[in-house]
Amino acid sequence: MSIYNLKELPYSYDSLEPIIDSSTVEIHYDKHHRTYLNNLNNALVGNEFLVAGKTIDEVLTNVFELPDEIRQKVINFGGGFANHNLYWQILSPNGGGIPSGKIKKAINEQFGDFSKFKEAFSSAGKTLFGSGWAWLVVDNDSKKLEIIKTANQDSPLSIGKTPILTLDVWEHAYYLKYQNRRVEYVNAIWNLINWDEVNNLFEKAM
Ligand code: MN3
Repeated sequence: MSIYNLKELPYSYDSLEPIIDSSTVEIHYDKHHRTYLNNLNNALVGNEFLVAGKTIDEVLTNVFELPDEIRQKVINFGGGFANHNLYWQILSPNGGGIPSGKIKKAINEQFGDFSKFKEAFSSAGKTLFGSGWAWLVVDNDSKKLEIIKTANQDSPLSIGKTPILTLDVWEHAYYLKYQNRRVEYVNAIWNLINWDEVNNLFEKAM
C-alpha cells in the first residue's frame, strides 16, 4: 500500500484549454506529478515510521529533522508531490478575474494594488533561472505576504512559509504549447487562477 496517494484532478485534462493544452495537463499530472509521488513512496520504504500519520506538507515543514540519507529525496520527490498538489488546486477552468475577500485586502496592503502584485509575481516567474517555482506565501512569523522563488522542487514550507499561490515554471509545464515563450505562459496563467481557493488557503494560513 502506498504511503501517499495522488488526488484526482478536480477538472478534466482539456478543461484548461486554451491556456494550458490537454496534452500538457495529462503528461504533467499523470506522468510528472505521479512520478514524484512514486519516487517519494519508494524512498520511504523501510522508513514509514518517519512520516506515519503526517501529511506531506507536515513532513516538508520539518524536513530538516529527517535522517541525512533520506532528507534530500524527500525534498526532491516530496516537494515535487506537494508543489504540484497546490498547483492543480489553485487552477480552475472558471478561474481568472481579480481576488476578493481577505486576500484582496492583504494584497493591496502589501503590494499597493492588484496590478502591482501581478507584475511582481509575473516577474518572479519570468526571471527565475532554470527550473523552479514562483510563490505567493504567508511568512509564518510575520504573517505578511511575500513573493518568493524556489529552485528545483524546494518547498516554501521548509523555510517557514505557507504557500497560497504558485506557478510551475519548469519547462514541462508549458513547453508543448509555448516552447521557449515562458513569458506568454506566465501572462496567460492569470486567466486560470482560482481566487476563492487562494483566499481559503490565505485564511487558513492566518
Ligand atoms: Mn511541474
